[in-house]
Amino acid sequence: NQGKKVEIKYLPNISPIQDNGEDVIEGLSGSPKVLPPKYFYDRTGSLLFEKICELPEYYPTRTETTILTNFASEIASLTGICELVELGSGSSTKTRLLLSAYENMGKPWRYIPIDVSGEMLNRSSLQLAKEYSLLSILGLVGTYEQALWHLPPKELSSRMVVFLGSSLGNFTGLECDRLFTEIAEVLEEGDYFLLGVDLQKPVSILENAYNDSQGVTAEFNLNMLSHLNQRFDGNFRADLWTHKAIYNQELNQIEMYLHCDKKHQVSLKSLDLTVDFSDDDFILTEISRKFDLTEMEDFLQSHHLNTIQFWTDEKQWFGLILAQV
Ligand code: AVI
Repeated sequence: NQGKKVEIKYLPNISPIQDNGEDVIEGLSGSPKVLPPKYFYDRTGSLLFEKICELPEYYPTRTETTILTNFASEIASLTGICELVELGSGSSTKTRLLLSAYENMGKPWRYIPIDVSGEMLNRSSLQLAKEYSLLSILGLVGTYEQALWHLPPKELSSRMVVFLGSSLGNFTGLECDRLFTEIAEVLEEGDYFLLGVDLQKPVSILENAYNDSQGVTAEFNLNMLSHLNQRFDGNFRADLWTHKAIYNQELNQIEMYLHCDKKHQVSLKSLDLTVDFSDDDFILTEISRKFDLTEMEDFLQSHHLNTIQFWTDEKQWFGLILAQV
């Protein structure tokens, strides 16, 4: 019975995205000006991100997929059957590789994807339930933090939190620290954490990945302005801004900026906000940190998440770490 296999739960007292815009007001009033990367992901932005993942220059998705293709069954045999809690909705090829490895163990089991978009979660859960006959799905709609605190009791003896795609790279050090602390707290002894991280590599490869020749990443970055216009009744003009992505070698992070090409004023009416931009102004829209595997293992360990094994690709561009509480 398909109806019994999929349940989607909206977590209490939260709107799917906190959109009172306080973070925009704060970000555009400070110096340097920043905007939170969550504003990339309206419908257009999500589609553009899917396009980015297929770009020849954007190696992370492809590389992580190769690692999972090679090692998903090894991961499953190391952990044994367990329920998977995925941070970020899993409709992608990568998640399917992992799901197939656990499904192949031949026992009923459960997948708990977490996402802020109820619509996406619903769609992908129904599709996955059709493909995996032993799987039941409980989708949690909310932020990672909220969902982690609302996890239901385990149905199997162990559980694994999965965080792929190096989405961790878009978190500041402090945010990583908070997330790992929470993960370690909600997991029980013997449970697992599977983490995908993008690794440090030559600057030219990194900068090309975020300055692709087809201009899709530029479109993705600029789309944030249209999204803000729609959401907060604004008048940003995308033609007055240029996409820039540079690698900061001291901080080991890609920094994505919108650079203002001409002095002008922007207002976001529903936020009651007016901002003056000069012709060399910029807004930091995203950081994408690139990690060192050994340092990451130490950082995990300092949160009681002990590495059991890690896997990488032949160029060592991307890493997958399996840790245990
Ligand atoms: C979602 N995140 C892991 C991507 C990254 O590579 O940091 C977002 C992205 N920004 C530009 N291209 C891709």
